[in-house]
Formats: sequence, C-alpha cells, structure tokens
Amino acid sequence: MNPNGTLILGAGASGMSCLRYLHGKRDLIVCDTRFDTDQSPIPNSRTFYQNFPQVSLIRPSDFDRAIDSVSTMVVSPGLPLSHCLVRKALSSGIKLVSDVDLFIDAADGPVIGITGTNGKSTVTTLVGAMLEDQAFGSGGNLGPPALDLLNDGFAGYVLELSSFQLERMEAKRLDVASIINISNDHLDRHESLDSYAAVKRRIYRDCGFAVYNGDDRLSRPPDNVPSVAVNKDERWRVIEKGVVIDGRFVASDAIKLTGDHNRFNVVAAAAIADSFGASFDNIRHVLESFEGLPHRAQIIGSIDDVTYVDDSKATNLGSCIAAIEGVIKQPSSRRIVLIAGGMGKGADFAALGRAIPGHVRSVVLIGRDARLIAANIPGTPVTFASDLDDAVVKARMDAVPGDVVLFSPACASFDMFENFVVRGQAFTRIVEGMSK
Ligand code: UMA
Ligand code: ADP
Repeated sequence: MNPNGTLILGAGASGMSCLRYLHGKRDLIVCDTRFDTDQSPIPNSRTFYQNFPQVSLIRPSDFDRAIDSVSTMVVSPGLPLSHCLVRKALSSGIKLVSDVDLFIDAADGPVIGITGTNGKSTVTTLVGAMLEDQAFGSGGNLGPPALDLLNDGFAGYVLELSSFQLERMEAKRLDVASIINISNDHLDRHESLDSYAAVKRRIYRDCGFAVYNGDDRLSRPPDNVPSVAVNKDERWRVIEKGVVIDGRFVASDAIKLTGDHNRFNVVAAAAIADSFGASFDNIRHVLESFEGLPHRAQIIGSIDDVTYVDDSKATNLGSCIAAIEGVIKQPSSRRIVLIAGGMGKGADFAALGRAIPGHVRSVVLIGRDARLIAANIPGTPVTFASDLDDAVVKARMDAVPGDVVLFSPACASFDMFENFVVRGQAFTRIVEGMSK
C-alpha cells in the first residue's frame, strides 16, 4: 500500500475537481465505471494524459490491483457507497475521503453549508448574493464543485451540500449549517426517510451556528448548537402578507421570488447572511432583485393565453407540490395542466394524488415511471406521451385560455435526459418552437 496514493473513483465534475486539486500532491489513480462505454466522461485518454501525465487512468477491471497501491479513495457522489467497487476498497482498509472534506481542510475563510430536500440551490444563491460584498463565493452541489472555488480569491464560501456529499463527509466543522426542509427523496439510495434525514443532519456535527426550518422536526439541530428556527422565531418568519427579517417587515410585493416556499427560502437565507453581519439594506436589495434560478418554476412564455412554466428542477414530489401550490395561490387561481414523469426514485406518489384534485385539469405523463404515477392519481384525467415533444402538444390540447401548463416532473431526468438542465432547455425549446 502506498501511503501517498489516492484513487479517485468517478471522473465526473466532482472527480475531476479532486483530480485538479490533488494533482502534484498525491500519487493518483483515476477510475470510472463508465470507461469503455459511450457514456465515459473521458472519451479521449490521450488528452487526459497531456493534462495529467503522472496520473494512471484505469479500467474497472483493474480496480482490484489498483487498490493495493493506495491508502485513500475519493468516491463521486453519483456512486452509492454500496457499490461493489467501493465496498471492496473499504474492506481492504482504504480510507474514504470526500471532496468536501478536502475543501474544508484547505479553505482559509468561513464555510457555510446548506442542505435540504428542496430549496438548496435557491438559498445558496441568495446567501451568496447577500454576502457578495464580503467576497463570499458559492458552489458545491449546484456547481462549481467545492474544490474549484479555492483558487478564486474568495474570503468565505457558501456550499450547497447534497445527501450524497454529506453521507461521505467526515466530522468537519462548518461555521454555519442549515437544513431548509426534509421530505421524501432519493429513497432508491437511502433506505428510509429517517435514514435520509440522519444523513442530512450530519451537516450539524460540530457546527458553529445553525439555521433550520422550525416547522420541520427532521431539520432540527442538536440542542447544544446555537440556532435560529425560521418560522418559530418572532424575528425570522413568513407571515400573511410578507416576511419578518430580523424583526423587520418586508412585504411580499417587495420580494421578486413568488410562492410561500420561496418566502421561506428568503427568510432562511437572510438569517444565514445576518450571522455574518449582512446589513438589512443589503438583504432587502437582494430580495427586490433576485429573480430566481432557471428551471425553478420559471415562466417561459404564453401561447393562446396559456402560461408555460418550466419547473424541470422539480426532481421530487415535494418540489412539484410546492410548484402546484404556488400556482394555486396566485391571485387569479388558475387551473393547471401538469406534465410530470421520469425516474421516481422509489417515491410514494399517493401524495401527488392528494395534492391535485380541484386544481389540476389533467396530467400528461412521460418517462419510466409514468404508469406508476398514473396509478396513484385516480380521478384525474391522464394522458401518456411518448416523449417531451408529444407531452407539450398533448398539454396544449388539454389547456384552455387562462390555464397554466406546468412542467414539474416530480422525478429525476436520467431516463430521458442528461440532467434537469438539459430537460428544462428541451421544454423551453419546444414551447418557443410552438409560439413561432
Ligand atoms: N457514475 C457512474 N460511474 C462512475 C461515476 C459516476 O456510472 O464511476 C454515474 C452516477 O451514477 C451518476 C452520474 O454518473 O448517475 C453522475 O455522477 P457523478 O458522481 O459523476 O456526478 P458529477 O458529475 O461528479 O456531479 C456531482 C453531482 N452529481 C450527483 O451527485 C449525481 C452534481 O450535482 C454536482 O453539481 C457536482 O458533483 C459538483 O459538486 C448534480 C445532482 O444531480 C446537480 N445532484 C443531486 C441532486 O441535486 O439531487 C444530488
Ligand atoms: P434544490 O437545490 O434543493 O433542488 P432548488 O432551489 O433548485 O432546490 O429548487 C428545486 C425545486 O424545488 C424547484 O422546483 C423549486 O420550485 C422547489 N423549491 C424551492 N424551494 C423550496 C422549498 N423551500 N420547499 C419546497 N420546494 C421548493
């Protein structure tokens, strides 16, 4: 075993950031289970060796031999720790390190970690904007990968952390840790809601300060951590016509983001930024100007008085239901034609069946778990579509003037698209094509 040897398993965005960071510091071996397939992230090994001449790129079939010559291994978040190669390495005594651990060891400023089932990217981006004048940079699960932030001269960092990243993180101190909410997701990777929540709560280990969702017992930090419970704290909460930020009222009209879930997000973000001294004026300015990230309940156009909304980032039920509620609560209270489907990740779609009656005119279903979803929404008119183009055509036929066609899949995209971004771009293209 080479005490200076590290194996990087997975050569996606995260694995490559580890490679760039460790290059020249450790003896490196890189492996990806997709090598020699058309999905390989390194299709050209010659280019790879030009950039990393001293690194060994190996096939999965050479993995057994490779682990004899390393002492540590970084595993990409997309690969479960139950993967046979990971289990083999762990049983040989190889120590697991994560990109986030490497990052925290190297970061020379405060680090904020934000997780949750839904709202991570929005809150991370909001906090980054509120702390921009203090030279904070943001990344992690929403990209860029954490380690890629190190060379940009930031004074502090805001990291979005997924459950996949948290499950492989050692006990490391975050200055501020936050859980926005916890509901069912990734149940194909985590055994149950409780075990998924336990992984999420690893974010609090030894943290300096916590901001959490006071309405959600699963997001609660240990009692010894100083904290703000959003919605349970008089100074930090969502109220009827706006929000309370550090005890001061901000009307909903002054907040560019819409929907109750986003009002919660802005309060949580403000409480996090406040713990670093962000001024109320600065926070308020961000709330007035931040329009939201693409593919999160984003209005992309209107055809024949029907509004089309791209919510491709709704990769689970909680976010889809939040989007439906957001449309319902608009003053005009419009009816929805929902386009959903993809890979359901083991979710129980009965909750969708309970959320839609009365509000959803019809549902157009695509992807691998279309029939599973249909079985859970009895009483709602359902159409199956062969692909997204077909789904948009069918949704247009169902919608009447004044309706909203909401593309909020409640599922992961990987059965039909590379990721949620490509899926959302496809939806936008199809709708724009129709309006010409
Ligand atoms: N894979 C293999 N073999 C390998 C390695 C990966 O088949 O050897 C597969 C995985 O099973 C997965 C896909 O490749 O289906 C991508 O996995 P990856 O680990 O290579 O992913 P990266 O490109 O490194 O991107 C990861 C995060 N992806 C995941 O956790 C799946 C990105 O979050 C993140 O932006 C990036 O690191 C930088 O930190 C994306 C994501 O979907 C947005 N995250 C999930 C979510 O938000 O729900 C958790
Ligand atoms: P994440 O990074 O956790 O996936 P995003 O901010 O990208 O979160 O939002 C993902 C989806 O969840 C979008 O469809 C968005 O409308 C919805 N969403 C955002 N914040 C919340 C929240 N606090 N509760 C429920 N759904 C939310």
